[in-house]
Amino acid sequence: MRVNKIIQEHYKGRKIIHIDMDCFFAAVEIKDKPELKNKPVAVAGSATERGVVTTCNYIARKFGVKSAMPSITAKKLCPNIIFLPVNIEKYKNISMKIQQIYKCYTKIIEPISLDEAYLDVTNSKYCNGNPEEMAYQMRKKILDDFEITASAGISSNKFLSKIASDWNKPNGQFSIKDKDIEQFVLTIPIRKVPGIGEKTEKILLSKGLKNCCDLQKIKEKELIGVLGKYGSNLYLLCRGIDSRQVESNKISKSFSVEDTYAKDLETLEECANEMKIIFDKLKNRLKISDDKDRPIKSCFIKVKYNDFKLVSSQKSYDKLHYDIFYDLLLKIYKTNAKPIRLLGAGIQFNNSETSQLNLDII
Ligand code: TTP
Ligand code: MG
Repeated sequence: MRVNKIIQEHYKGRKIIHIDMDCFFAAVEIKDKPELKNKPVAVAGSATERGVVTTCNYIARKFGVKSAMPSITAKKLCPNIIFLPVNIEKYKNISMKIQQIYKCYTKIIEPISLDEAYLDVTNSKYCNGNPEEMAYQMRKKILDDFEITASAGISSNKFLSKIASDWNKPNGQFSIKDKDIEQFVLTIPIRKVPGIGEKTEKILLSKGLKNCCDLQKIKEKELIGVLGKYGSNLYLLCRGIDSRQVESNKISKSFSVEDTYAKDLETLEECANEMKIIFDKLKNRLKISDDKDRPIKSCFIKVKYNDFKLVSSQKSYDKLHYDIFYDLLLKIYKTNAKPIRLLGAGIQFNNSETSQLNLDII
């Protein structure tokens, strides 16, 4: 079936904007310290997080500095770099105010993170219904009110709007019209497709599949054979077809807590002690959250080693019970006993069940 025909059938006329602040944490900090505007700036973790770059401005990026890089490496690449501490509360506050700007244009807003959101403006009457003009106005208002630049992407689906918001970044916007989708998707690298993470990328690259053009040559059955159910999604996505709705008030799929340590955890005993603390936090935060009555599907833990390698393990279990988390920790520790800088624990909810949860907390 031709792509245009599918689009006509699925979502002709939809107008979706993806909006993403440029170097968000750094931009907020520089707004408060304008003297740093023309200098390389990075926002790096506090002493307890031992200096990892959360983000940096575009001047620092020219030197190769990027998110998740240890500050020591950033300093080597850019000796004049200025590090500023993270102030999450400040970013949350501005993020909430920015969302108020979106609300003037539509009620259908799906925030993805503090600096990123999808907006469905299909039925918005503003700007004569012109989504490009709406995106422009929102970006201008964000700049006028907060001195932060934002980039936006506009198309009839989430996947392509997100790709488009990156196209003219920073401080730009880009639209992908339905008539151009077929041609546009061909060059999109596989890693940019929603659902393709590090593992799937490796599998596909090993088969010589680098971009959507390569993927389009593969039959749906074959993709399903390699990737299971996701294969049929991918068959559509690589053709630029994505019928996902913009979900306002999206229900979270999971609930978790994590701690980063000033000193690496070395022994199993240390890890188990910290895991108990994290478990108690998880239990207590869940009890007072809006999610407290939701049925649990599985429990998981997350471990980040001192070389920043991240591993996780999960088990299907419908109750919050410390032993499950300890067993998962033991399993990971036995596989690899390297020093640990971060531990996390969480639960995934069973969104299909409507029954009330009997929280059996031990
Ligand atoms: P991003 O939108 O990924 O990055 P950014 O806004 O800094 O830069 P860009 O101009 O490319 O959009 O993330 C938003 C914020 O989230 C970012 O300012 C800092 C934080 N963050 C982290 O704390 N750790 C990370 O690894 C990343 C990628 C982001
Ligand atoms: Mg951003």
